[in-house]
This record gives sequence, structure tokens and C-alpha cells, in this order.
Amino acid sequence: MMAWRILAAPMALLGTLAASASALADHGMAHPWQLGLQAPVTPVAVQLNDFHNLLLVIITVIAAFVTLLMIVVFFKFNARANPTPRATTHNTLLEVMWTAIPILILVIIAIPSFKLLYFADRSVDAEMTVKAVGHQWYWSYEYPDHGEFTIDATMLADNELKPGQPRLLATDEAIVIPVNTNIRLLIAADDVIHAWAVPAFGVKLDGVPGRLNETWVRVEKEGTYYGQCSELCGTGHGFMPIMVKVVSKSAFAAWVEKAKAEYAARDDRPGVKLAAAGGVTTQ
Ligand SMILES: [Cu+2]
Repeated sequence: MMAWRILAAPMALLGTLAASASALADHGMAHPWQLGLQAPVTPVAVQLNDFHNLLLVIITVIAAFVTLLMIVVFFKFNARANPTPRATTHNTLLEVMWTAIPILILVIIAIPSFKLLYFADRSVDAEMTVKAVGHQWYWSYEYPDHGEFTIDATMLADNELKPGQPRLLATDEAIVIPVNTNIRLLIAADDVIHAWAVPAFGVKLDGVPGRLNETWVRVEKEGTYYGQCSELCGTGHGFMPIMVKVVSKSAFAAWVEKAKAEYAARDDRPGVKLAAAGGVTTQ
């Protein structure tokens, strides 16, 4: 009873900290003094969080057990406490145990790990597709199901930021997707290997030139979410952030109509200019 009372105060404090951390995490980006992972907003991210918590318990128990064993050894078997050590070298039961138990722990970890890997791999019934292509150093987004238009999203410089826009994360254009929709996400690259990563979605996948990688998202909360290129891709690697706007289905439909007119007609995109000039030719 007494022990519980002693524990109650720090537990309450931890609870308050966790609550304020999750309130701050609503912004879909990392926050100073944040505890834990960013608030998950997709089924994959929720499962990733749960898996992370399971691993945290397992490694804490292992670390505590090994520390305890070492403390016992330090005190019980030092030269002063144990001047004439026994000459025992083998113990079959002990050796079988310290081989079998770690294998069992690894199997316990591997089963949910593989389940999650396959769950994150592809959407069973995707309602639409968005393709993200990494370039040195910006992302472009293609909407093949909505009229083939393409958007280039470039990081805002410090002097372009409006109040409330996060530095090194906000972009001039954003990838816009509807809420509560299974979205197939195709990730590729134009020049070198990049990686499209948004922590709140539980997505981090390489964009490889000449390859099409697939994953999916179903964002359950409207808002703006941020991520960064997560594969070292050159001097501008730190300056090609990802800004995702998740909007209602009706707002998305309205945005598509506007975007079709705006982006499809534009000819100042680097890719369009390149195509007009006959593409890249090596001589
Ligand atoms: Cu990159």
C-alpha cells in the first residue's frame, strides 16, 4: 500500500507529461521535449507504436536481468569474497537454456515483426494512387487517377516562411490527400536514391531510380503532417522536406478540380521543360 503511494506521484506526473506530449504531437511533426513517437494517425503507425512498446518492455526486462546478474557476480565472486574459486566449467542444462531462451525471445519478436512488415507492404483495396518521386532536391507528386497532373514541392527558404510554418519542413506546394481513404503510395526517384518518410504515418520507404516501391496510407485525422527525405542523397538532402495536407473527401475533390487546371497547364516545371527540350540526351 505504502509502496503504491510512493509510486503514485511520479506515475501521475508521467501521465500528465504523456498527455501534454500527445497534445503537442497534434501538429504532425517532432516537438521540443517530446516523449515517445509522434502521435500515430494511420493503422500502420498505430501498429508500429504498439510493436515499439512491446520491444521496449522486452529490452527493459533483459537489461534489468543482465544488470542484476552482473551485480551478483561483482559482489559474490570477487577475489576477496571468493578467494578459492570452484573449477566447474560446463553445465549442460544452463548452456541449453542460454541458447534456447534467446531463440524463443527472437521468435516472439519475429512473429509480430513479419506480420507488420506484410501489413505495411501494400493496401488490400486501394481507392486511389499517388506517386512520389524524389529529385535532387525536392519531391514531385503525381496523381494518375485524377488527370495525371504533377506537383513539385520545394522547401520554403527562411525568408519565405509565414508565421506558424516550421523551418526546414514547410514546402511551397504540398501533397494533398483525402482523410479515411486507402491510398496506394508509389515511391520512385529521378536521379539518386531518396526516401519518403513521414513519422506520423509510419512510412519510410526508399525511392530508387528505375524501381517502383509500394506502400499505403489511410490517414484517420485531418491536418498537416511533416516528414523528411531519409536517405542521404547529396548536399541538399536536409532541404527536401515533405508536407502532407490531409483534408476531407469533399475538400479533396474540390482541390483536384482546381489542381487539374493549375498544375496540368503549367510549363515551368523542371520536368516539363526537360521534356520539351527533347529529354536528357547524352552525347
Ligand atoms: Cu533525398
